Amino acid sequence: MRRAALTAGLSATTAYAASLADVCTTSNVKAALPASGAIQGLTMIPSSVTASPVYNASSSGEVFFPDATYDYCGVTFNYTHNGRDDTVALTYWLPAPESFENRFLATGGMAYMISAGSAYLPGGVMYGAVAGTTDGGFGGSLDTVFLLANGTINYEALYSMGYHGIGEMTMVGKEFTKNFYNMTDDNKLYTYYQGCSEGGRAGWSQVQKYPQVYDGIIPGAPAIRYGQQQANHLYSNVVEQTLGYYPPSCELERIVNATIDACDSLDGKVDGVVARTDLCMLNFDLNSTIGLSYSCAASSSSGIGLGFGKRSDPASNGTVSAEGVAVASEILKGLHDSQGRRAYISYQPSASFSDAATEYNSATGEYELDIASTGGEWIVRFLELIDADNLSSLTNVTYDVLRDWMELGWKRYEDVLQTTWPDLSEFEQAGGKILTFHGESDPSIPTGSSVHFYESVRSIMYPELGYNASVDAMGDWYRLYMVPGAAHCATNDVQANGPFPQTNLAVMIDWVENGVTPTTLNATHLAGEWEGDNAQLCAWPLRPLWTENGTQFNCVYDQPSIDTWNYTFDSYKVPLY
Ligand SMILES: *[C@@H]1O[C@H](CO)[C@@H](O)[C@H](O)[C@H]1NC(C)=O
Ligand SMILES: *[C@@H]1O[C@H](CO)[C@@H](O)[C@H](O)[C@H]1NC(C)=O
Ligand SMILES: *[C@@H]1O[C@H](CO)[C@@H](O)[C@H](O)[C@H]1NC(C)=O
Ligand SMILES: *[C@@H]1O[C@H](CO)[C@@H](O)[C@H](O)[C@H]1NC(C)=O
Ligand SMILES: *[C@@H]1O[C@H](CO)[C@@H](O)[C@H](O)[C@H]1NC(C)=O
Ligand SMILES: *[C@@H]1O[C@H](CO)[C@@H](O)[C@H](O)[C@H]1NC(C)=O
Ligand SMILES: *[C@@H]1O[C@H](CO)[C@@H](O)[C@H](O)[C@H]1NC(C)=O
Ligand SMILES: *[C@@H]1O[C@H](CO)[C@@H](O)[C@H](O)[C@H]1NC(C)=O
Ligand SMILES: *[C@@H]1O[C@H](CO)[C@@H](O)[C@H](O)[C@H]1NC(C)=O
Ligand SMILES: *[C@@H]1O[C@H](CO)[C@@H](O)[C@H](O)[C@H]1NC(C)=O
Ligand SMILES: *[C@@H]1O[C@H](CO)[C@@H](O)[C@H](O)[C@H]1NC(C)=O
Ligand SMILES: *[C@@H]1O[C@H](CO)[C@@H](O)[C@H](O)[C@H]1NC(C)=O
Ligand SMILES: [Ca+2]
Repeated sequence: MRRAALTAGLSATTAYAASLADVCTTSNVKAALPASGAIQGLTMIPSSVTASPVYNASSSGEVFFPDATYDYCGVTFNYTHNGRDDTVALTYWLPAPESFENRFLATGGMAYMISAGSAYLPGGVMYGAVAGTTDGGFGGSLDTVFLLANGTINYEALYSMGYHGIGEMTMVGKEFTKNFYNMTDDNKLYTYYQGCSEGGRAGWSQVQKYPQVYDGIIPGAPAIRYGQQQANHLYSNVVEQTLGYYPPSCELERIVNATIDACDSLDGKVDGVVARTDLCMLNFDLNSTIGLSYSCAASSSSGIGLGFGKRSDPASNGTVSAEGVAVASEILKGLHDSQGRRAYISYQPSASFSDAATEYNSATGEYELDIASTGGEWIVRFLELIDADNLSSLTNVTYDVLRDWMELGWKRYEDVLQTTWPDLSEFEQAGGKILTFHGESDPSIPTGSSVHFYESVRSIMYPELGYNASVDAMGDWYRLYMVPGAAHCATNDVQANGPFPQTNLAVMIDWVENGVTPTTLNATHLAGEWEGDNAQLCAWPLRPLWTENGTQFNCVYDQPSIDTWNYTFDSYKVPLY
């Protein structure tokens, strides 16, 4: 019925008699490119256009969108920045004319990449949206092009990655879409963004830098507060070095398993999922794991999704040591400087200790330091400006050095990668919506990072309102959901019964286009005992709690739990948003 209504609305200008084959041609795409001057500073390159129709394409087993079959027109073309002899390569997938629903979806990348290639484009096409991605003008992978030489930053690539690459892809894409489908000025083109990790950070960059361009943004587990976030990958290694103990992977894995076992029931449902890591933090004593026996088979890949066994570990067994627990406890505390002041946040109990992975030395039979590569590359390349992808040692790297690295990255990249501008008034006033989510057992970007940004925005934007009133006001346009048991932008093999929010774009469309506020977030069990079943996720600051022996689901307000997510970054003199 909705389809018919939409078509009727458009029929004043188009009957959409055209088929995919009719419109998916190079000449038609060339004719639809944004005109000269339509997007300030950019000129399209018509000679670069490619267009090809694809039929009966399908996706299955994805976490960010459901299974679907669809046709699309695959288009690529390039543009250049006026006054700079560069080339930026764009890719758009356009739904068949009869399936187009006046929507555009921008997508982002991961790690140091601005794009996930075409991986996320189906998530738009299946909802009648033109979906786009960009190489940012630097080939897509920032780290490899970041230095033009030792000491010389490639600022164009940096700023493209930071925000303008995706911003331009969206502005060009919107103009192109309107032309391609012959939309009139009366037809609204609903514009969305979806991405996770770096793609989540990029989503926040669009909220902050392009507040008028989007109707809805879905930043998943965002890598914001970049200066802290990237250096934080080294914190676990610095803990090991400081305490002088390098735990075998198997020992840390045992501690994680014991944590899950002990904290599972605190949420009221015994399902192997720790939906309340805050109650775990308040009630579980890691020291109780000392003496538990562990045993792991030899592995070149552990195969259980914990991020361990990347290198070949021999079979190992033993008992959890006081030293191992001390390392785990210190990691979970988060970085504090030598005066005990907080400098950053850590992962929640039940998250795997991926950053802490050690390397087995077969010559000595000992486990040794294995510098977490994302963190190491950040220090060498982005802080020391040396063209290498690894840090060779952590000699003399103390908690204070790590804190100083965090502050240096924050200051140097404050306006481009930090991505924590907390006044989102312009976006809110333009009617934009934000649906953000974060795995509660994320081992790569601390879950508390998303909570802290929510709190920064709340306190900056609603200083005159009390807590509950400001949460209510914010809920009209910005909502945060934690995903029980989930890992980093992914489900979690060791908490396989947890749900995952797979239909976020559908939920966002309903919110933006139909005014349906997602009181709870729609999710699905993608594996485990209840595979295929629906689940709902609570909106922060409400927390999940099952009653009636795990049969009744509630979202409750629990002050002591909420307080565990409240951080005071007193190691810095400037507020850390
Ligand atoms: C478009 O840009 C990409 C990336 O720079 C380049 O590889 C390609 O050759 C360009 N296409 C044309 C036709 O210029
Ligand atoms: C797509 O699949 C449908 C149903 O299986 C089939 O009828 C149709 O011919 C296919 N189209 C193309 C272009 O392959
Ligand atoms: C960049 O600096 C590193 C560290 O000083 C040095 O090893 C490397 O040779 C330098 N590279 C070039 C191309 O000068
Ligand atoms: C847009 O209009 C042009 C010119 O009338 C036509 O050739 C084309 O098929 C139309 N496109 C769509 C998607 O209907
Ligand atoms: C941890 O639990 C997983 C199953 O969830 C199991 O495969 C693995 O062997 C356990 N590891 C240890 C060290 O107990
Ligand atoms: C755990 O054990 C360590 C070392 O004995 C001790 O310092 C720490 O206070 C204990 N933690 C708790 C919560 O008892
Ligand atoms: C524990 O490891 C030792 C050698 O390191 C081995 O002899 C023993 O069989 C292992 N025990 C178990 C239960 O795996
Ligand atoms: C470290 O970086 C250098 C420079 O890029 C490279 O030659 C070397 O292979 C890297 N080492 C490792 C262990 O990746
Ligand atoms: C580490 O610090 C010690 C003491 O200040 C100094 O002697 C040594 O040279 C430093 N090592 C490195 C690799 O910087
Ligand atoms: C909610 O998720 C269920 C599967 O769990 C799905 O069938 C339904 O379409 C989703 N609702 C929305 C609004 O996407
Ligand atoms: C609670 O639920 C579990 C799992 O469904 C079941 O095994 C157990 O018997 C129930 N306990 C009570 C008291 O009903
Ligand atoms: C967080 O803690 C600080 C310091 O204890 C307190 O002033 C503030 O009110 C707390 N914030 C919230 C939202 O509870
Ligand atoms: Ca549970």
